[in-house]
Amino acid sequence: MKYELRKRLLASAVSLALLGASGMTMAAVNVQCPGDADGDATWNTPGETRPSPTTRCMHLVAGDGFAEMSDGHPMYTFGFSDRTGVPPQDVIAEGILGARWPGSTIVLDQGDELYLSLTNVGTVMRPDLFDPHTVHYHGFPNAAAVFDGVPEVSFAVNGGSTLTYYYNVAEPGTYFYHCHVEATEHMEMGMLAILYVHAQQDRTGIGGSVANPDKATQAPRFGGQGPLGYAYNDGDGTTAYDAEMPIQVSGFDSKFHDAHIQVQPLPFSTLETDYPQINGRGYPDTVIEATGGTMHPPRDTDGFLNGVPGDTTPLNNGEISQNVGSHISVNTGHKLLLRLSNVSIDRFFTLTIPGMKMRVVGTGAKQLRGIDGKNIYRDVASVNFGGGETKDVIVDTSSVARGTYFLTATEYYQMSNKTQLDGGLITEIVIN
Ligand SMILES: [Cu+2]
Repeated sequence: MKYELRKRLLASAVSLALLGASGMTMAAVNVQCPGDADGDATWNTPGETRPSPTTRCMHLVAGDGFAEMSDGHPMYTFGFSDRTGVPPQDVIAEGILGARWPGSTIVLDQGDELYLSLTNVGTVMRPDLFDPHTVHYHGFPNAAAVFDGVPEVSFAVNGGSTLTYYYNVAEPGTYFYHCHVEATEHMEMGMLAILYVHAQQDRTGIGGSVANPDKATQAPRFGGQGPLGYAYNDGDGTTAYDAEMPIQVSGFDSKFHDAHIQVQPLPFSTLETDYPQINGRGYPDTVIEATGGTMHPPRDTDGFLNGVPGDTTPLNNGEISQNVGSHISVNTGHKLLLRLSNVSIDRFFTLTIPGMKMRVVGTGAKQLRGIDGKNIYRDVASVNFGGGETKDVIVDTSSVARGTYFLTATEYYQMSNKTQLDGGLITEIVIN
C-alpha cells in the first residue's frame, strides 16, 4: 500500500510539474511513429496506416522498480519497460515503478526501420535523483552519434520527456541494449536488455532474393519450407536453426542495490556480483514456467524493505518484472541457436552444457568466417566471455540422447545466489 500511495502521489506531482512546465494537456510524452496519429506507437486506430511492413515502432519507458531474487530478496532496480500501445496520457502513470529486469526484449528483422521512443518517467523510489537515460545499441553499426545513446557525444532523455531514436537495421546478429548514462551505476541497476536481429536469409532463403525467394530454404514465417531461421546470411545454410533462445548472463551486487534503496553511498570500488543470473533470474526461477509455476510480481518476502518477514504484498504495482524465462525444449535432431550475451559489469562467465557440444558460429554479431570465405566455426565444450560480448552458439542435438540437460556456469559460486541452495546461473535444456 505504501508504494501504491507513494506512486500515485508522485505520479500526480510529476504530471502537475509537466503541465506547469509545458502548459499543454498531454505532458511531454511525445512518440514519433510514422502513420500513428494518436501517439501510442501502433497503427490500430481507424485511419492510421503503417507506411511499410518493415516500419517498426516501439515505446520504451525508463524508470525504477524491483526484482525478486530466487531466495526472496527484493532488489531495487532501474530498467526499461515496453509501453507500446499505451495512450500517451497514461504512459507516465503506467510506467512509474514498472521497470523490467532485464528490460523488454527487442527482436527485429534485418531491413526493418525502427522508430524507438524512450520516455523517462523518473525514479520514484529515489525522488532525490534527476537522472537522464538513453538507449545504446551495443555493437550495432550506427552512422549517427545522435542516436547512439552515449551522452558525452549525444544527448540523453530527461525525466518527463521522450526522444525517438531511429535505426536502419542493417546487420543481423546478437546484440543487447543498455542505458549509457552513468553506465556503471545504471547498468548495475538493471538498465540492460536482450536485442537480436534475424538475418535477411530467413526472408530470401539461400541464394534467393526478397523479390524472388527460394521457397525450399525460406523460413516458414515468410511462407517457405526451410528451417526456423539462420543466424547469419551464410549462403550455405551452416547457421540454420530449428529453435532459438536468448541467454543473457548478468549479475547483481546486492550490497550495491541495497545501498541504493537506502540512499547510501554506492560501493563502486568493491562492486562484486553475488547474484549471477540468466535472463534476470536465478535457478530454479529460470525454469519456473516449465515446472507448472508462474513468475510472480516482486515481493518483500525477507522483510528487507519493511521489516516484516514473509510479506507477499506485490511490489511494482502488481506487475511481473522478470518476464524472460530460459527453459529450453527441443526435439531430438533439431538444431538449437543460443544467442548468448554477457552484460555483467564485473564478471567473465564460462557457460557449458555437460553432455553436449557447442558450435560457436558468431561472435560480436559477426559470423565466424575467414578472409578466404571459409567458415571458421569452433566446436567447444564451454564458452568463456566477458561483459559486453555476445556469442552465437548452435547445439546440434542429433547425436544426443533424450533427457534433461543443464546449461550452466562452470564456476561453483556462480551456480548459486549468495546462499548455496538458491539460484545461480543454471537453466535446463530438454531434448524430446
Ligand atoms: Cu539510465
